[in-house]
Amino acid sequence: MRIVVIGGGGHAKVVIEVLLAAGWEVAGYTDAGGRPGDAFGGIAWLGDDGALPAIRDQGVEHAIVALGDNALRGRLAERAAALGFTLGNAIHPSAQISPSVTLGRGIAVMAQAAVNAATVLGDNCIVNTGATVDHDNRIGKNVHIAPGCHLAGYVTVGDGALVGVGSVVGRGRPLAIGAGAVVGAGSVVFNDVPPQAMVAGNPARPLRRAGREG
Ligand code: JB3
Repeated sequence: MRIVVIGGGGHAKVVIEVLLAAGWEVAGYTDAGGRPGDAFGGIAWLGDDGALPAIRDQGVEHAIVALGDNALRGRLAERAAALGFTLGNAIHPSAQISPSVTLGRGIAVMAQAAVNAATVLGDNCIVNTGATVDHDNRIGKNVHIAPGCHLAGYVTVGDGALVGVGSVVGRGRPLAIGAGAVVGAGSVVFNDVPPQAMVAGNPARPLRRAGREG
């Protein structure tokens, strides 16, 4: 199946290689900052996002948004779906995903990641390199679980939240990270995190009060 990658930066490089390893035919990538002749791993720049309708008309049915910015990834995914693309999933062959996991669309699960029983991964979420998401998690739309994170059982992560590199989350019973929250790299989270809050440290403490943007 042919897929176009939306985005051409560092995250897109990883997603392109995951797609190729998983057997996708990558038609190319779109990026506002590219130039004719640009390519990565033999995958050509096709233009900015204005090229997407023509790419769809040429028979490329799938797309995936490969940008780390959670809000932007979600917006571009909606735009791609509106153009008639089906959002494809980039799942690295070395990732271990339980057969009872429910997968959304536009998802990226990188090398050596693991997703365990009865977990739900929302549209456009990223389970990055070597991260583990254990049983009965609810991972929302446009969430980024950064490399090396470890989420215990019964963790809920709200839409658009970021769990920073190497964080440990959970206490063996329900724990919620709110929508739009940010968990700083290397944090240890044992208590609920309110929506839009920013926490960091071991144990994780507030850096920004809940409910304030920016
Ligand atoms: O943490 C890890 C392992 N990876 C990070 C990832 C999750 O997020 C990575 O280190 C970066 O922090 C980030 O990767 P990303 O999103 O690829 O960032 P960057 O390398 O800065 O590239 C962003 C690319 O997106 C640039 O080439 C921009 O030109 C392009 N871009 C920005 N807006 C866009 C748009 N491309 C398209 N197609 N459409 C846009 O609207």
